[in-house]
Amino acid sequence: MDCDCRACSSSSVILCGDGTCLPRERVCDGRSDCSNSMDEQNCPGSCVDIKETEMVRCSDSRFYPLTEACRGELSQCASSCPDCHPTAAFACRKEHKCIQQSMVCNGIPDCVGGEDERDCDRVCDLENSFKCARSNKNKCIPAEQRCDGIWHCEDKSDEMNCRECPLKNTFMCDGNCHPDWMRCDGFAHCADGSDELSCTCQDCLGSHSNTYMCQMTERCMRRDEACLPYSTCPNATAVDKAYCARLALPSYFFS
Ligand SMILES: [Ca+2]
Ligand SMILES: [Ca+2]
Ligand SMILES: [Ca+2]
Repeated sequence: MDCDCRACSSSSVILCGDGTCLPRERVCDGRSDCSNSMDEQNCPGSCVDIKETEMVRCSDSRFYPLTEACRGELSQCASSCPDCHPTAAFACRKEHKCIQQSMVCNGIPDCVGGEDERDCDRVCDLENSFKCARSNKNKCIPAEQRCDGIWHCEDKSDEMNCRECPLKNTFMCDGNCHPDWMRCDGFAHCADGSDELSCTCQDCLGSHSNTYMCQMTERCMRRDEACLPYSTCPNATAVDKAYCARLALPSYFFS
């Protein structure tokens, strides 16, 4: 898709600042296709005061914030990271791949050669370990991984019924511990949705992909939930409403 200005000048493509050509329908779709996110600037649901974010290009050829891409959750980014997140992900060393901690010792080899299924016979002494409530393999984890905001158990039981979340960069709601990056990611992790309120642009768009920042309220939404089909932003503004109206009429968007 690399090309120069002339080759890129048609009604169906635009030129990114980095010299790549981009189909028009990928402009303002909430996902960065240009390395500098130029295609997502000045769009409804975006905002101006975002710091430069380190981005990683994943196998779907889109760019994702490094912190989001390398936690082992996005399969399209599993093999795209220079390094896996040090605590949230497990690194399959041979193939240079990041997988979720909950995939470790779950009885299924997720790394080539089954690196993630070695050393899984931790003794479940209750002093120093926690036993996942439901697990294929009677998985036990070190006590310090209980209530640390990262799901080590497939059933998430290690982050439930926590009295407190002792680590900074974690928050609690409904008795569960969550890492900070679950704030303002557009998914309500607290029953009252409070983790998606009081969001800044940086929280919402600077750390997550495919999110929509409501224009006047400090509310972060998933792009695909921002219009159902009318704007779901509280006190939706004309900009929020126009965004949804255009989605409903795709041909209008670029006319
Ligand atoms: Ca596994
Ligand atoms: Ca944990
Ligand atoms: Ca959330």
